[in-house]
Amino acid sequence: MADTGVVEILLKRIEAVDGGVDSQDVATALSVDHQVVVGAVKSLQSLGDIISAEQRSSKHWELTGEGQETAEKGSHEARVFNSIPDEGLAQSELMKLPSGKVGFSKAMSNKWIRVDKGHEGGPRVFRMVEKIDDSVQDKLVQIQKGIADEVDEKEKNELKKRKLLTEVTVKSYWMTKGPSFSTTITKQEAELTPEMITSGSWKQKSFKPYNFEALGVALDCGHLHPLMKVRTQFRQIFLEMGFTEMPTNNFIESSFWNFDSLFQPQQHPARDQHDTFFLSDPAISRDFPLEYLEKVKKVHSEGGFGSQGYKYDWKIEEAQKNILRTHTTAVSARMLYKLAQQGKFTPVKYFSIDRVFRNETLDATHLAEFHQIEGVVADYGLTLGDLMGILHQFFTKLGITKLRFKPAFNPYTEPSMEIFSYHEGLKKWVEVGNSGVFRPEMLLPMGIPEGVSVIAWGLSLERPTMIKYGINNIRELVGHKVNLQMVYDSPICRLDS
Ligand code: FB9
Repeated sequence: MADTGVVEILLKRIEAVDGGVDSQDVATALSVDHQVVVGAVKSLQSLGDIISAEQRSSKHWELTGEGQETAEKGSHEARVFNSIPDEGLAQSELMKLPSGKVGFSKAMSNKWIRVDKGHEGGPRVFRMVEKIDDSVQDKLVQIQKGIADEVDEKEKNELKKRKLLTEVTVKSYWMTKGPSFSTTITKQEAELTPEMITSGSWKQKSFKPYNFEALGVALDCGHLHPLMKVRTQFRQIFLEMGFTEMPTNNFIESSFWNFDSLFQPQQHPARDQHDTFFLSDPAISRDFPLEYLEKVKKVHSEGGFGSQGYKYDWKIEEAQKNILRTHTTAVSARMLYKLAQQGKFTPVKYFSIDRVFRNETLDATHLAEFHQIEGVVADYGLTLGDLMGILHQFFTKLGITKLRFKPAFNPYTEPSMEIFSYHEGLKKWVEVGNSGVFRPEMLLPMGIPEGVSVIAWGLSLERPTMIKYGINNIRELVGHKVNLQMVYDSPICRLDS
């Protein structure tokens, strides 16, 4: 409750006048800060319609610090005039005076002083008049006394230009009696206690109305980054669709698992420096399943498994090179190889959501790394229709129902499809991911049985996050320039709405 003394005085003042009372006037009369009166206004407003208070703003003129000094000591030009003795004053001496530079030119334009440039010993300043009328000081004194109206607007603006006067906008409350006006305020209880109930004293009390709009107290605690909130939602979608999360805790990968195992040829442009980050130490991996590696080498260089291959001299040195993985599909490859090695094949549904790295041109929506979301389904006889069906099911859970598929190319899937969704806001189709059926040249060397097909799709975590949280520049979402308050304030994520 605000200062009850101020509240009572306020109510008595409002009762005493028929028109209204201004909060600034009350603050001046009580010699208290205006915010004290505002606190009393807010307190009364929280009790119901005791008073009506509407915010208004008024303007008034105030002297600046320099203005107050001028009102006290006279204008700079007057001080220059008064500093010149009958025998005159060397101009060089005059300019050293505190008001010299500012006052000299003004005193000259007022024709209060003159300069004798031919004087021996250098230019000398003399008075031109016996006495002066320091109107600047007079006007400021008038304004200081509260009779600003006698100074016309043009003169006030002139003084404002000289930074002697400033126009202050003051916000205040105009208060009048409300429908439930009373000068006696019964203190409203903020809570109903067991004592009140048992004693029955609640019957004589009035209670503060519940404020259902009140927000919870902001807890001083940790906060999840929006990317992590969205990742959790995507993880939930995959889990409820029966998918199992893949272990993706290796950002560093060999070129073998990232490219060769996916039947991506060693001369593919994506495998060179301008698209991929290569490690210098450790520069290479050596630990590969040799029998499998030989099959991969053969399918690249000679073909096999029904494929003519790429017919180039496949080199292990290229496959050994360590890189920052460019896609989580490298993990999918490891998982599918492991699945094939378990002997009896069992259908699986895998997913992953983790960081991948590409040495690409940066722009407002692309950095050298992003989080890839990937879904993989392996079973007998899966077709493109199954892929389209599972994509519809997956994206429907994101609130995306209108999908279109466009033929595309990936080195490791055939056929491949880009996935598009109709964006109601932008009124256009936007790309929301990529997908395809892993090639036999990838699956058969692993030992995945004939007849088993593996469908997969991918998208990024950043794009949906930026859309959901209304972020246009990726640097506002990730990186050293991120405003942590955005992280603290970011609301929970609901992907389906
Ligand atoms: O995420 C993308 N767009 C997107 C996704 C969701 C979304 O949600 C809306 C709120 C509801 C909005 C937009 N894209 C893929 C499309 C574009 O953003 C594209 O410009 C950027 N792409 C990334 C790669 O760019 C270097 C997004 C990223 C991407 C692309 C392809 C894959 C994964 C991520 C893949 C794959 C794949 C294919 C076949 C088999 C296995 C994996």
